[in-house]
Amino acid sequence: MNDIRNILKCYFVAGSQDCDRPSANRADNLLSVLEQALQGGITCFQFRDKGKNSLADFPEQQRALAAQCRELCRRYGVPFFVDDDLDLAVALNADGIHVGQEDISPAEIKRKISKPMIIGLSAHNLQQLSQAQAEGVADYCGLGPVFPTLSKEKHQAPTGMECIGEARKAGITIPVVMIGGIKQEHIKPLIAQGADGVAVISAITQADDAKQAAAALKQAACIS
Ligand code: TZP
Ligand code: MG
Repeated sequence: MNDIRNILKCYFVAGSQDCDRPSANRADNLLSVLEQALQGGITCFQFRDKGKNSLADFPEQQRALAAQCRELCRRYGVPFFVDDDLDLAVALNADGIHVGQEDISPAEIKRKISKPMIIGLSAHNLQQLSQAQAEGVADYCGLGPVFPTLSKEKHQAPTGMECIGEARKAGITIPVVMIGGIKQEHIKPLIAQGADGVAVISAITQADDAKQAAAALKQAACIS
């Protein structure tokens, strides 16, 4: 289970902005959805609290929420990742950090950390995958968005479903998790082409039953 390819199978990403169900507040909603997703069997969680309706303007609340998510993941024995924020990742003793092409680089992260941390890097095309592989610092790449998505502001052009197959044929061997507009029916073909797993926001946060949605995604990712 500690193998990175297993960790990537059913990767849940979320922040308070993604949890707008009409109940107490977004932070409590995130905790509730996360616990259901953990019960459904997600294989890792990334705290990504950013943009409109997030707690970005309330750093103390954001940190407290991240710490609660971290604790919840620990209780279920599921790896906890932080998006972008290395200080937060270190403070919470996160299992991993995920960064974009414009963020702190994997090499810089490696220089700054004193304990091992899984490093994920977003890639949007074959060239960025090749570069990440050649550098040999990132432990995995997140490739996408596969489809247009409402969950990320100003996202890159969609890669489409075939991108991962083409990358594997071109000699990309780095672990890859696909992201962006992914629903259950996309999982089998993505994994058949060489994806190690799928990362989702709305397929879980917008589901009527987050536990059941997570369980169905996990099952599709594991039997493919
Ligand atoms: N990075 C690329 S697409 C995306 C991120 C964070 C959002 C994915 O969300 P959804 O709802 O699963 O399309
Ligand atoms: Mg980023």
